[in-house]
Amino acid sequence: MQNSQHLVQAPIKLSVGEGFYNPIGYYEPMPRFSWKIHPESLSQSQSAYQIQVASNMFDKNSADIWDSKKTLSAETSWIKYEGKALSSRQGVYWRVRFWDEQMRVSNWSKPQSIEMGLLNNQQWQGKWIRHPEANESYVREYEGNIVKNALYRPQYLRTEFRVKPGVKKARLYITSKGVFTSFINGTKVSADVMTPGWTPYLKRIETLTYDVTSLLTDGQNALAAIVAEGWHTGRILSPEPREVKPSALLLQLEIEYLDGSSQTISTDKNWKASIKGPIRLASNYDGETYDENYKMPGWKLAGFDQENWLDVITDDIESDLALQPKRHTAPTTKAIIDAIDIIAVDNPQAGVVVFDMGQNMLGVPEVHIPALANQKITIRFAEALEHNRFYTKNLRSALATDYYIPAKSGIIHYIPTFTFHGYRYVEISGYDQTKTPDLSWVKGRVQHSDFDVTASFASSHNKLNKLSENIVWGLRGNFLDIPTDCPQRDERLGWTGDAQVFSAPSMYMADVYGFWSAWMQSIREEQDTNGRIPNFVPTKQNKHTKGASSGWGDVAIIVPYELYQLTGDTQILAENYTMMKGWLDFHQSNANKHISSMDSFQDWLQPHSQRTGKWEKLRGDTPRKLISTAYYARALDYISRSARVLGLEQDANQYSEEFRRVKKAFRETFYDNNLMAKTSSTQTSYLLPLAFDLFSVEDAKKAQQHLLDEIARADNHLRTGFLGTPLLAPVLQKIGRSDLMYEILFKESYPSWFYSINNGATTTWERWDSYSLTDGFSDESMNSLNHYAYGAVAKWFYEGILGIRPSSPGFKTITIEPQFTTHLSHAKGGYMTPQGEVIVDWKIHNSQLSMQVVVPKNTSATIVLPEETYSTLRLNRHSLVSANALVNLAPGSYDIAAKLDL
Ligand code: RAM
Repeated sequence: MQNSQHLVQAPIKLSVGEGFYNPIGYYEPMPRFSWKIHPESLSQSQSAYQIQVASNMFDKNSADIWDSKKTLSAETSWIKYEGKALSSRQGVYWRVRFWDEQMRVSNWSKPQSIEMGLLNNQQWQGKWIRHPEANESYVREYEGNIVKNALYRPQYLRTEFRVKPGVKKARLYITSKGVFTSFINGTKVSADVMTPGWTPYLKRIETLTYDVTSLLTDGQNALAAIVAEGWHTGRILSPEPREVKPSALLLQLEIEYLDGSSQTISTDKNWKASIKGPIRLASNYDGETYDENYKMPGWKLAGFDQENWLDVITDDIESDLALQPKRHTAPTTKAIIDAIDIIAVDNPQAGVVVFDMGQNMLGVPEVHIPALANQKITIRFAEALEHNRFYTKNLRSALATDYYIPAKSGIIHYIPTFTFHGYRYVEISGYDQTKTPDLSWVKGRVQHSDFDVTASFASSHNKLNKLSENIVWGLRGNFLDIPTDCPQRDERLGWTGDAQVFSAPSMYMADVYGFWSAWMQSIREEQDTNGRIPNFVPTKQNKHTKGASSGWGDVAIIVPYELYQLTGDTQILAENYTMMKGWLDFHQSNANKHISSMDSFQDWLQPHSQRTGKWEKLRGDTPRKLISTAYYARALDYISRSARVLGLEQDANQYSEEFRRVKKAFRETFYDNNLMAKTSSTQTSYLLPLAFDLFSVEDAKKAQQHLLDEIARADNHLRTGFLGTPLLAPVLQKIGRSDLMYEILFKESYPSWFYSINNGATTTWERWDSYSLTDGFSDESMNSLNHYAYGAVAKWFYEGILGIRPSSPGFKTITIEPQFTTHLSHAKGGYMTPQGEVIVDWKIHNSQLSMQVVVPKNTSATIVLPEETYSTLRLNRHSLVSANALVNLAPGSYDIAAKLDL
């Protein structure tokens, strides 16, 4: 058997970069390669690998581009390509094989492909094109009133070209200022929505690449696109129109023929434009207006009479603007859900019907409604009802209304294209009232960036499961190209503090490494020369707010470091290191004698705040300087560890020295001899130093007691806002009080997670008391029902309840330490580590614990159980002599049984 070369299964799940499978339009000229050992393979681990990169499918068996040769290494992820940098459009194949622990070689994997996008501006032959009136804004009538929000007309753009027989392949490279959708010969090129997404547009715009080979026909072809304002030209935050450049389109269609010839069609002065198409207006916040009377039959097809269309205006591609291939997946429709109910609202108006989608979500509706010619249909959106009435005040200035004007009577089928809404309820009026509303009239198209949601946590407790689902819906609802605070009101911004607390948790629930890495590039681009990180990214174009906040700007250091811990990918540190240093400089510039006075949103939205004043109250009771100095210390600690990983010893030492000094000053300034917080004793004032390891062991013991006292004073309720809440679980587990974390987690009364569920939540809310079934919204000025920050607790479902955490970066070694509780008789779930899936499934029945664990290939795991189990422990039905038998377990499945009295 030993001499057979082919017993060892080939590696699987080959990906490049942050998890891309056979990408086209790829962004990274020096790709990183990753793979996994098949979970059912005979092999346990890897001793060596060989990667080959070739210009062909390996049919000639030659790695003409790069061959790593047999390389002794246990690494299966993020292996850097070391050949010649890949160039724009280049297509390569790659494969990998490995040698296992017995030096048996595996089969080669199936060949995988990479095709590069257009890597720099020089590759673009065309110009930006736009309609001559693209920068004229319009106001919109809303409920009979003229609303001042400026909106821009979507631009319809088209050209025609001839294709000769024998097309080998065709690629469409495309982007826009604004958002686009494109068509070839009438067929939509892609199901992506809101492309190219949102980056700091004055510095970088992402470009997309589509395989359009099958859309071309011999003879005359038509290439068409619609461009709407999106984030680029549309308003951000306030209703005032911004000083922005108009929306525009840039594309390049490249056709290769079998005979070796090629042809390129790009955006140039020969294109024609119209703003008289059926999508009259479209805005992220305000919604879309579609008028069927403006339909232009055939405009996407060859031979259309474009006599009334205008010549486009062309603009050169700016030299200071980088066009780069999109480095993460574009948003798309990920699910379609049915309406579950038609609500009899309390103030029924004739011809108004309200549908309940059963789920607060981000996306657009898909409506099939009986309509009457020229009777306007109005579609509005709400997150919740208040006193059984449709309620939209918490959307603030976002009109979030779609209009459809039918040209003839009959059933209309409408899906808005250039907007998105955050909603659970859909109100429709203006339909044909002779027809009775039916659930089939509305569906909800759930949209987010195209990643897989992998969350698998489940337990014996229904409300806990519901909470876990709600948190996942909070994720789905706020990952539309960038991480947002909320999807519904006039905000929807990349608030850095919210992202800072939710990025690591989100990794346990979805395949979002690429999503976060891409957004980090925007943060780098938005950093000021003095190191400041804006409070939200991308920021308001042309109107840089000058503010900064501790706990928000710290996103610059926390996200790269924590993603490195979960992935083991040093590139996330290398790419961001300069920015991290910059942010630290900014911290330093706000510090005096190691104490930071940086501005801060503080423990944002802490419940029962004692402070007065509208904005002050929101910041909670934990003092600003205490918070800012704690984050300054955390930044120093994380950056010094990062420097060490990157081999920058001098930096590492310097930062850890400074960390030591800041800790000392922090301890002396904010705490008395008994470690009681001097100015304001809050849960967060102890959580921060305990979570960030800012105290000596003895000091920490005393501070722990104060934390426990604070929690007891609150009758085992939390008293934490955005910054403190995510720290509760890790700190309580660290000090051996997971029991108390369960108490807090299972509280039903305000403030608690279950309070929201008791009041009908289907997502996580912005405030602990955002809404109640009896009283409705607590505050309408800043109150979203789809805000992910408090969902950060989900990390503990995986790391605590299931107990799965990395003991070395990237889960090469794993600790499994479930936190058993009388609240739960069962919990199970898994996490897809870079090596494979780790699974934990435990049950406690009649004081008997039974637990199944799957340790992925190429890792080892140590299972830590309560000491009292050791005397009765059985592993795979064998009695254990010592707990050491649970240390460094090899890959495989394990059955554990023990007596466990809780
Ligand atoms: C509001 C949102 C956001 C928060 C900022 C400080 O706009 O609640 O989530 O980060 O304030």
